Amino acid sequence: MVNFGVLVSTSVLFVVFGLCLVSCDITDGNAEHLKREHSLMKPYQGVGSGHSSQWDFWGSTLVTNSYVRLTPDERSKQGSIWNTVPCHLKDWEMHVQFKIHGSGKKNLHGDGIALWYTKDRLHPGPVFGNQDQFLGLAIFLDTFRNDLHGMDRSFPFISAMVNNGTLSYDHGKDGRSSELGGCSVEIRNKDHETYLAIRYSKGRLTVMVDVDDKNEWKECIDIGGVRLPTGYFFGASAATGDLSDNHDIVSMKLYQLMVEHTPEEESQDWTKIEPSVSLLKSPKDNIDDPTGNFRGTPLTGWKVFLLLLCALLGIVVCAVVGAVVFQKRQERNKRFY
Ligand SMILES: [Ca+2]
Repeated sequence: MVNFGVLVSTSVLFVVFGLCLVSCDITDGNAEHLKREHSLMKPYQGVGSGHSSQWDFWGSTLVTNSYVRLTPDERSKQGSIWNTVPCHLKDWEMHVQFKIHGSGKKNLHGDGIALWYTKDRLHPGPVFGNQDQFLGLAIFLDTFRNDLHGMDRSFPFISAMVNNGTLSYDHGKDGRSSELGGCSVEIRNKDHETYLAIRYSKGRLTVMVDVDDKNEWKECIDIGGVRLPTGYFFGASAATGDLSDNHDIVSMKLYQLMVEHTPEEESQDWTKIEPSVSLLKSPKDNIDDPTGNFRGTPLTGWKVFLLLLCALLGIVVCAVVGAVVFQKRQERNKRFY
């Protein structure tokens, strides 16, 4: 029975190790790794003023002491805020605290917020207040359904798009033809704080939301094969049309993820990478088959945990069976004497 004890304690160790791996895999959030030059935080001192400013803003954007309002709850407004410092981190995670609120009742509000990691900054245009045919990554928090044929999903809808400068965002179809993945989330008029996290690491793009006041991240998008260069800019923009909302950014905090790369990866010029996604199918086909997005991505935290749990159960069963067989044999041996 000593063997059984050793086996159990070994497996418990494995599980504890596994749990650590899982928790380490989830949101970094480590204050040491916060990059202030890419973060926008209260009370937004120095935003938009002087040469040393790390954030510029445009349009209807209003900076107060407790939030940055990209648009007020008024028709036909556009605003944006942009980091002036290009980001040279290979692996990062951006945490955005936002607040979308207004007097518009159900479905009578719009249009939403877009979060950007792009080559160009401060280029107003038709995509949530920013230019179309952009180079880089966009995450859309689309609060208004434009496409009346797309009733299979509810709004607000969060989606991701990677563009090499050739694609257009189809506003009339809520960007469906170019989206890489997405999820429906209730994000308007919440009394509690609402957050979104974008993680880009080793070609994997993950978007998570924390909007239920439970202080936990829920996965919204997780796709592999995403290639983004370094040296792009972070930004946020919002627009209203015939319908409106207050689109507020409370904070944008960028964390560096400590990830090792192969010498081959390190020797590459990351600023020369063209934004792309190597999906097995075209992004459009992935709409009805969200699992298609997960192909070729590493195991997620809970999968690792499940595997370890199965392994532990297997070991325990083997140990019990082994112990019983051992005991039976001992008894049989006793009988022989
Ligand atoms: Ca829309």
